[in-house]
Amino acid sequence: MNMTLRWYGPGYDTVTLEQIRQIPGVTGVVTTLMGKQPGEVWTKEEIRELKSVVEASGLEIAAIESVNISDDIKIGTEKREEHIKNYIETLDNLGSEGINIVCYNFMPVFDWTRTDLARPRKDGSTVLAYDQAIVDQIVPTRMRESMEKMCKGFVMPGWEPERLAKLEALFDAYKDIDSEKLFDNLVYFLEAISEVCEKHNIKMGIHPDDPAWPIFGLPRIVTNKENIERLLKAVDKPHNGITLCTGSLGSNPKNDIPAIIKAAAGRIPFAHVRNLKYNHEGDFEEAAHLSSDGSMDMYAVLEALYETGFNGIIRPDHGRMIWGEEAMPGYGLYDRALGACYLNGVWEALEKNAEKR
Ligand code: DNO
Repeated sequence: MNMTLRWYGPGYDTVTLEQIRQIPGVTGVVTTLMGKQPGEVWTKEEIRELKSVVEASGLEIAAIESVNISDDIKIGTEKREEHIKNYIETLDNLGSEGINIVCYNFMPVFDWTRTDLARPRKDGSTVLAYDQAIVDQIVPTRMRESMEKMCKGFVMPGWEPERLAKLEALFDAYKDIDSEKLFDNLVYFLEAISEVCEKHNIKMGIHPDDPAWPIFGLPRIVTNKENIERLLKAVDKPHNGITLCTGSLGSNPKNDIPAIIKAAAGRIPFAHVRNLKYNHEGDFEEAAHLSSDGSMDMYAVLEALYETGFNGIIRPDHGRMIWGEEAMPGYGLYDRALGACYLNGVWEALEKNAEKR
């Protein structure tokens, strides 16, 4: 297991590589080229530049999160072939630079969704939260202003200004796409990139939909054990894996995360491990990583990863905003650093217990 932290790159992140380097047990970052639009090629030069910035700090690029998939690929428009060709070229360039874990998602329009990026908690911190009752009252095409306000000037992945500017057109483009069509387009994409993934041993980890149910009438297809198993079987090749995100799958309390880990064993190159707290149906908020702070059994999650021989990368996920830090919501330094230490501690205990057996 390799513990990492997400880092958004120069100019986008308030957290520095030097700070990340000082979190004990963290050896790498998960990063991206933030300015890239989905469908564009990432050149070798751009990748090398990013790599040299990271490596100069003593860290390594452990994975890319994300090389985003264009809506043309998700919808299957006539631009799809060109975008897939560019995606293959990007993977070839990443693979040639020794980067071979890539996270992506296939969520229409929004990527992850929250209704509050700074909900106050009793401990004085703020966290990201979701309330279905609020979502039910929103006219999605008119969300731009409120989403921009919540971002407080930060460019949030999945909520990029370019995306928010064209919400109406995007909703229109998806009007004939149901979950089966979306699934077929995902399978088409995964087949098309097989060869380049095989060439460089690239593992693609699809990020589950967050929250794990359809919202705004848009289909969502990576939400539970059944549809994950279906996807892994549909393209039964090593490159087709999942990013096991406990917070996203865990947004639905019916999802048994250890059971999902067991079902996807061997096909999990990357894990996002975080806790959340269920308030009432459809309302949850994020929590500190340790089990006692939220509703999830984090020990059981790590135990399932350990026992299924997980040897990929882990990162702590969204943290609380604590100690007066001002950072991108969910992605400050302090609580994620606490999360990394906690996860590493549990992992050490799992390893030592196994040695004793
Ligand atoms: C949110 C993230 C997602 C994730 C993408 C992967 O904080 O977990 O934006 O990076 O869905 O493509």
